[in-house]
Amino acid sequence: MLKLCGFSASNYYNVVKLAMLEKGVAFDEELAWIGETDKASSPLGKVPYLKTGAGAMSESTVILDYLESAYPQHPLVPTDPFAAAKVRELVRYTELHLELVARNLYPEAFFGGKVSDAAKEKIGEQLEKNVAAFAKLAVFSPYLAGDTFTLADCAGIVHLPIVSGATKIIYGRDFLADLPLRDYIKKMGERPAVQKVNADRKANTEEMLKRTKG
Ligand SMILES: N[C@@H](CCC(=O)N[C@@H](CS)C(=O)NCC(=O)O)C(=O)O
Repeated sequence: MLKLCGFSASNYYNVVKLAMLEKGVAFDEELAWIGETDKASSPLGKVPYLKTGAGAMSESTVILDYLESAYPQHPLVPTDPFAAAKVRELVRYTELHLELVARNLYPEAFFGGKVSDAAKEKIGEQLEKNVAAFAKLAVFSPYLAGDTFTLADCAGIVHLPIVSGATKIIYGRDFLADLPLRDYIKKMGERPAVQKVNADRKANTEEMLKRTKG
């Protein structure tokens, strides 16, 4: 049985968890907080990592690709090579150009820390540019890549609200306001897999906050 390791408050963990639930792949979850991960499975100590019968692997997009090839049922990447590339392009933009840039704001936005004004200015400029580029690629009709639910949605449903929330808190303005994000997230929230990921995230976030306080 596959074991997805990490914790449900983690957005990268949730992208993979959502893909596994949507695909109907059977798996167990193994709770591993930061600092308590299995370094043999994830040498950088990051979550998620996946334990399989053949061994373990880390890095969410690597895991997603593995799942697509090992479990072709309910595909989340189109068979047409060009359409598949467009889905992966959206996943990359969402993670690398939006989430990873916005992540620099999280210490102040979500964890009571402080980000310098100089850093905020630089991050803001970068995000502005990257959001405009992402807006050119994202289709939202009704799914991120078009008429089919794909890996782009797994990444988008999890990461985009966090990027939007972080910019609202730090800059007093939602950098994703021009995208139809609210309607999209509402529609995606009708999916049982999305509901499960969100419910688990809320419960695990409370646990995480208790741990850091206690
Ligand atoms: N590139 C990694 C990013 C994963 C990641 O940054 N996970 C966070 C939790 S959301 C983490 O493990 N942070 C701890 C660390 O970076 O040491 C992936 O796609 O899996």
